[in-house]
Amino acid sequence: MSVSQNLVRKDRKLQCSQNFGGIPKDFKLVKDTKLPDPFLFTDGTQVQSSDDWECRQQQIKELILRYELGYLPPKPDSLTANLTATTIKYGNLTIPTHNLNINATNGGTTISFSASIQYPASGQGPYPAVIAYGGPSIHVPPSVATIFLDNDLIAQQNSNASRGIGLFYDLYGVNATASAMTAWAVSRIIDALETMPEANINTTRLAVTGCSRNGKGALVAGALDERITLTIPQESGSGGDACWRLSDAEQAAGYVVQTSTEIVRENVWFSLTVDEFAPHNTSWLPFDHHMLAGLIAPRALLAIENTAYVWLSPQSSYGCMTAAHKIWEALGVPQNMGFTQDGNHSHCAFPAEQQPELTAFFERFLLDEMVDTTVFKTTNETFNETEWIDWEVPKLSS
Ligand code: MCU
Repeated sequence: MSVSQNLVRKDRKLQCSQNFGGIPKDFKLVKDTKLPDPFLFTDGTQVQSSDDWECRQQQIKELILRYELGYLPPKPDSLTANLTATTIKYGNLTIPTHNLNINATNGGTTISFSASIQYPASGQGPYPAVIAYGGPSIHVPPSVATIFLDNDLIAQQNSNASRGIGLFYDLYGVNATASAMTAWAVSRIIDALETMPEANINTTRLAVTGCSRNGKGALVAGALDERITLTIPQESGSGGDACWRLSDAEQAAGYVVQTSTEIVRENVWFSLTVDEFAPHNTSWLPFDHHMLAGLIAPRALLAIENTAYVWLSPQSSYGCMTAAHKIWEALGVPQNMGFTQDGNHSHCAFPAEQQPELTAFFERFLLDEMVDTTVFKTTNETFNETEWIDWEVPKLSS
């Protein structure tokens, strides 16, 4: 690329990020009963290149924060961190571990929290790591560190009465628009690790995971923080890798599934603005969750699902991720996004049948091994593409 082309590119990126990708001030919502076109800017022009896609991602991110997740405030005024050696008890076992202790100060208020790091038993580091909301319920390879974050402490998620409760709101105030999923502190953990060579973590090889409500959170974390290389939402269902419109349709077809109307009243994962689109007005949202997932592209995403629980809206997840996959196809990296949906197991009990694809994603994206990560499978769901997708998949130039 020539110097002048490079300058044009940089300039465009800067403009995009300053302008939320150029969303006009008088932006108006338009009803769209199908899954919205991820490749269409709000001014009606088409995404044609991977640079355009980055710009469109700025728009999508802004729209999702505005209408669904609430905004993440800027970094706190100061952030300090240290590492202490400690132990944890599992039954009779005492296991050595480390605490990453973080202090964040903003406007005169300081909060402190810790995440515990379980390092690999061998090897030298810097180690790749998986940050797990609430601890992992998938197998983490032995050469990868696990960082356990008690995200409930940062933003509580017990019920609808949890809004504004948690360390995040102590720091930024109870009226911060950020929903619990926006507030969970993955970005602050990465900020801390980036300044701590002694933590011996390779911050260019980070994954994030969580199951169920924490799976929704893992998807959001991967979507909002570009430093995450691999995102692994497990059984996130409605509000995660399912699409609002498809869940509404699943419900209309007689299945008892979770919809946006229910979710915004059940808990605080989303901001109150979602209420505007309930009940069942989700066709006015200028995005759906295929586009939330698309904020991750071209980085790696493996969405793990379970058909055993109708409430999770399994058909919607399959359809939604089928639509999302087209974004990675357009970018020429279809193998960076995988979907695996199995049945016959309890919620969050990861089955052996899905282990090969999980191993492949860890090997390829955290351990730099050249393995094949192509996977898109379900045991019994279907999706009628022509009913839901009326856009073409462009071949984006680089
Ligand atoms: C799958 O995630 C949620 C689900 O959205 C809720 O409706 C239900 O109450 O809890 C699930 C969960 O987090 O289970 C642990």
